Amino acid sequence: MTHPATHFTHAVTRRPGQSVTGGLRAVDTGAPDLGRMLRDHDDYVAALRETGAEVIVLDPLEAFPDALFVEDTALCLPEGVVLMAPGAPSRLGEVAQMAPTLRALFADLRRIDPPARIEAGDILWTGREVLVGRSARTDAAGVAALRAALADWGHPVREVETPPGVLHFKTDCALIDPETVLATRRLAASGCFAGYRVLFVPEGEEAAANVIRFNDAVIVPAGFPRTEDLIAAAGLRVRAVGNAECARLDGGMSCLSLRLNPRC
Ligand code: CIR
Repeated sequence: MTHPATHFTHAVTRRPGQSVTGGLRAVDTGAPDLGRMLRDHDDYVAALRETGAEVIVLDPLEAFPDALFVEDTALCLPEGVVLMAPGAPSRLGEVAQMAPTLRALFADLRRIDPPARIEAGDILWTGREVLVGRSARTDAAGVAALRAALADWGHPVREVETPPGVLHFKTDCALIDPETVLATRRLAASGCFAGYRVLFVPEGEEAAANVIRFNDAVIVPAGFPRTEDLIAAAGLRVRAVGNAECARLDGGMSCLSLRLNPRC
């Protein structure tokens, strides 16, 4: 069965530019290799297209090293879009760069303004509710602004915790279907997924939690065989994409796209 939280006609991505070597990172493991990152990005776009979706690939933005992580700029729902107010000051300007693309696809665009802070990497829409993780990037004012922005679309917002040291809520979880999430034990420990079926990421493969269910596929970072087996055992097609370079910047499969069903 298809559901707009897991099935999409379109995706928006942005290619990394030379400046990506200056992207934000919690721990410096060396500058990412742009050539390898571009090859992985091409493969990521191919993986999205293999499912039949139309994928918009935007040009690099050299002024914004983290702009390839488009997910953080907007929350796309069936009714329309909410533009975010990223908590990382260097990323605030990415939103205005993304807005025209989304304006062409959706009639209803709403905006959260600073000083509220919210990045969509902290938001998981499960179909029945919108979970928002408070984090170093998303604060109480951001959550309150999102709740207000979504009220008349009828999406309940539930505040949850992104654990300390975890960049975004979705760094550690993903929606597999409207009843099922993939999550690390450290994230699920708060009880935030009560009422959902939880597939626990195998110990030692926590970096594989950030996958995306995209149409008939679950797109996973390459190199985590036990997580692949777990998802395949749930009856889903697994498609692995290299993520070694984006991982140096704390980025993963969800960060690299906005997934949407346009409504104009
Ligand atoms: C950042 O720190 O903002 C980027 N280097 C990584 C953003 C990853 N985005 C995401 O998890 N949604």
